[in-house]
Amino acid sequence: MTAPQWARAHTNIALIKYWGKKDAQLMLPANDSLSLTLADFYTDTLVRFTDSIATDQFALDQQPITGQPLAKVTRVLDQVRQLAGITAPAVVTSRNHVPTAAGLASSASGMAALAAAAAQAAGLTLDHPALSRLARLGSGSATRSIDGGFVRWFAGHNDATSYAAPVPAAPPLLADIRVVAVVFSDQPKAIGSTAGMARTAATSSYFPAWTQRAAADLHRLLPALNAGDFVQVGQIAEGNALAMHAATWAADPPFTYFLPATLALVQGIQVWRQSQGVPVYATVDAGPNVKLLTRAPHVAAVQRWLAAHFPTAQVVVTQAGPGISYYPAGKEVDA
Ligand code: 2P0
Repeated sequence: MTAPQWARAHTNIALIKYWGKKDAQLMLPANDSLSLTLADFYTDTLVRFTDSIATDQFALDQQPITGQPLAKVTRVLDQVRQLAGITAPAVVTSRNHVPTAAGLASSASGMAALAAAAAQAAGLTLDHPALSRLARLGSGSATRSIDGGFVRWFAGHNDATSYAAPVPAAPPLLADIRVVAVVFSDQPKAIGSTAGMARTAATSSYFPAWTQRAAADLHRLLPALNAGDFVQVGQIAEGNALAMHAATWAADPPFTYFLPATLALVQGIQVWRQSQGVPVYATVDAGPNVKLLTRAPHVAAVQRWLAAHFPTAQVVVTQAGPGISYYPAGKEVDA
């Protein structure tokens, strides 16, 4: 066994959304997705395997976690134990640096940090594709949080072929892109991502159209990234997000994550963009909050516009972040 190390993984925002599984056991998504790893939001995790306890233990921000979240952690740990040929339960300690105010899910960074920390603690040497497959077993979006920058998750057709890898982008796009998170609600949503995508996949008459749309959007996004064309990237991301949400409206029973303010912001941004030519595009995940995509020179104008039109919303700005990293246990990781 190697010396224990904390693993750090950053969360991500999808430009092409993952929405629907074709195999819930293997956690295979219905469609390829593509995300941007974010700089300011991450999870640090330390894993220690020990025969001195009977079952896996998981503490998040010093709170013991049980039930379904612990079951997801154990899924990842079981795979690590199988690969390493060990049977010991694990003590998992996690610290989230994903402020509630950012309105971003922490399952992506959490499960990616767990995969990296558990593999390290078990003495496994896994490359990034293998770590992303491990993270996938905890949460689909975590597959994309092993690498930094733009990341594509290949849906694949079995465990070996469903993994993520970085996608190149022409400079200065990666250095220049900014994500402005606009938070209307930090309350837990009524329908979680897992249940929401399952209902959409099982019942929405628009689901087949969604998967086709996602494939077509990805086909257009890759050359746009390769060309560093922010406007194209933003247009594709906004359209993809709205298409995902359209599929939820056509589910049975129908549902939406949008609040009135969500729609007001998306429409307001479209009008402002068209009238003023500001390159700013909206994307929305499984919740009411909006993430605006823009470029660094326009962040101040976007903030002023938000303050004028949505004065009560909380606003957090971030940029592209790195892939996983490691810190020796005992060293302060709160920097
Ligand atoms: C995404 N989301 O691509 C999409 C867009 C939410 C909306 O991935 O069931 O928490 O654990 O695989 O990863 C959220 O889904 O769901 C998500 P599971 P996860 O980012």
